[in-house]
Amino acid sequence: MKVENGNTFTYSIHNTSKKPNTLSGDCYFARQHENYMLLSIADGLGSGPAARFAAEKTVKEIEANFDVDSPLQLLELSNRTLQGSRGSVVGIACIDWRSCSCKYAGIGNITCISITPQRKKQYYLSVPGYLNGRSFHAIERSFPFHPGDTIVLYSDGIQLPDNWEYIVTEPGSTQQVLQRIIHQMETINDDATLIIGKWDQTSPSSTSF
Ligand SMILES: [Mn+2]
Repeated sequence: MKVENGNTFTYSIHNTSKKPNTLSGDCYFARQHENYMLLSIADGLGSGPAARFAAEKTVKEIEANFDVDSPLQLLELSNRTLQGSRGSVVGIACIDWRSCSCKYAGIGNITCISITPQRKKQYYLSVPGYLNGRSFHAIERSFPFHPGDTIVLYSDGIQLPDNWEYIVTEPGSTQQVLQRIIHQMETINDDATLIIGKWDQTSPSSTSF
């Protein structure tokens, strides 16, 4: 996907369910806006249809409010739709190429990390808890995110291999990176979602006058 000046943002997603041939209780939404990239994961509490229902409601609300570039505001909007549901943990990242930054807000067990090509890591905070329509407290924080940087977002069904930071900074597409991580990670018996997103730095093409 084109961002600007030949830069591209690409992402790959791994989403599986605990039991084969059943719907995952993890849902995700990822889409590129003109000014930013939105990446999100919702993990419905428990498993089975009730978990799926809550997670799906959450990501559908994020999708419906795709023009909102505030993860915290998106959490608040999603929360309203979850009244009476089982509840869901949620993590939302917004990478903005106007300001070269990544905003993140999360509640519950969703992990978000950004990493530079030099393997400088930034962990984003998810507050404890979950959304179920009641009032909640969460925070939104913003950190620098530049061309060449990678974002890693995942639910608690994923355990990254010890050498993950070397895998994600090796050359290759986000799909190749995702496959390498899946191949090397230990399997957890849970619904699982992993998103790898990268702001690719392409060398400027030569221009002749
Ligand atoms: Mn889970």
